[in-house]
Order: sequence, then C-alpha cells, then structure tokens
Amino acid sequence: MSYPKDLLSTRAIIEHGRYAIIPPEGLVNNKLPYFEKCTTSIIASPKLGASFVQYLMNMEPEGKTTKPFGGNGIETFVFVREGALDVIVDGTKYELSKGGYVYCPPQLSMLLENNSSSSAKLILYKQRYIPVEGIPEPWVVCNNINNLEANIYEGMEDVTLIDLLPTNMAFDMNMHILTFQPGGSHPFIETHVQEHGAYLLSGEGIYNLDNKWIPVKKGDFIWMGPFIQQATYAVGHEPLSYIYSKDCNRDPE
Ligand code: UGY
Ligand code: MN
Repeated sequence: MSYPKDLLSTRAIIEHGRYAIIPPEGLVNNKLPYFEKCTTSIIASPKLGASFVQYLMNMEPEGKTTKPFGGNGIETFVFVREGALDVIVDGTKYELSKGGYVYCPPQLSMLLENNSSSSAKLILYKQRYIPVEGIPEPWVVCNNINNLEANIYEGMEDVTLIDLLPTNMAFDMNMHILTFQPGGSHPFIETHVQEHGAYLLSGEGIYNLDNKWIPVKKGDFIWMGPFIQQATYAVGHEPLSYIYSKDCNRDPE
C-alpha cells in the first residue's frame, strides 16, 4: 500500500504572527454553534496572529444562522463566492447572488439564510470596530462586485483594483479585489502596517511574502500580518484575482 499523495507534502505555510498560506487541500471542516447546515473552515483568527476572524463557509439549502452574527462592537462582512444567500440586517432582507456582499456595521448584526436549492459558498469576516470620537459610525453596505468600477492600480495597465466599501473615515476597514492579467505584477514590494486576509478567486501566481517567492493559486488563502513584505506577479492563462481585507483610516495606539 502506498501513502495517499496528499500525505507526503503540503503547500501550507504557517508563520505565526507573520504570515500564512492555507491551501484548500488541507482545509478541515468544523461545525459552529448557531450555524445550521453549514460547514466552516476558520482560516484566520487571533490564534494565528490576525486581529480578525475569517471563515470559508459552505451553507446547504435551508442552512441558516439561528443567532445574529456580529453586533456589540463587532463589524461583519459576507461575500458570496457561489450560489445565493439572503442576509437580514435590522429587518431588511438583502438577496445576494454570486459576487454579492453585505457589510454590517458594529451596532447591528446579520442573519444569514440559504433559501435556494443549491449550496452557497461564502467568505465570512468579523473584527472589532475602532470608534473615533467625532467620526460617525459606518452604515450597512450591500452591492455586487459586477456593479463596481475597476480602476487601474498604481499606473499598472494590466492590474485593476475594486473597492467594495466606501473610503469614508467612518469605516476602519475595506475589502478590495485586485486582478492581475497574466504577466501583471505589483509595481513594488510593499511593506505596511495593515494586515490582509486574501482569498484567491482565480488564476495563479508567485507571491512574495517575507521576501520569499512562493507559488499560489485559486482557492488559496493568504494571511499577511503587519509589516510583512508582499507583492505578486501573475502567471498562467487566466487572471489572478483575489478579494482581500485591509484595515484603514485609524491612527495606531
Ligand atoms: O492594498 C494593498 O495593500 C495591496 N496592494 N496589497 C497586496 O495586494 N498584497
Ligand atoms: Mn498590501
């Protein structure tokens, strides 16, 4: 008998407090309280060194939350990778299809329901909101990435950036989608205080993390901790695209 192929090696790299690459083939499913008919992989949490929690979730038909997610100072975000999802915030129902998302501010919470006949694949995110005296609280945002404008990124013609949330000071985080045509790259290797939780939606590339070039591809999750060097270039035949979080608009204490 030979060893299963996936037992011999893993592409996962975990550098606690610094950065991590978590490929889909190593993900383990968990059940969470108050999430019915859902399987969840927790891909970032304070145990890794992240200041936020991020999940990949599969919600079966009739799956739902039985207790509101977020609130009491915790802001939340959900993005539909596949399928459809109803999100209820403050009595309003938002009907999302693929590419749809809802940001829920820290004073409110969200209920999730899959009322469709197929499974919904979701990215879920939560973090503690940082209020600032004199700056108003953020508000509910619902949209679909297909409605948003993609702008040229840092003068690089084959790279585009989409902002999913307002750039207003009320928001202490944003979600973005960066898309690199094959051969496209960052203009330089970044070093910055902000963290990212990045999920690769398509394509493949070579990612520089902590000054090491590492192959990555669709389905990988990358956590980039504060001040970790980072940049990518896309290879292959389809665009390399990822959705990523970024903290912003706050003066560190
Ligand atoms: O917004 C960013 O900092 C982004 N350019 N970082 C990254 O793609 N690793
Ligand atoms: Mn960055």
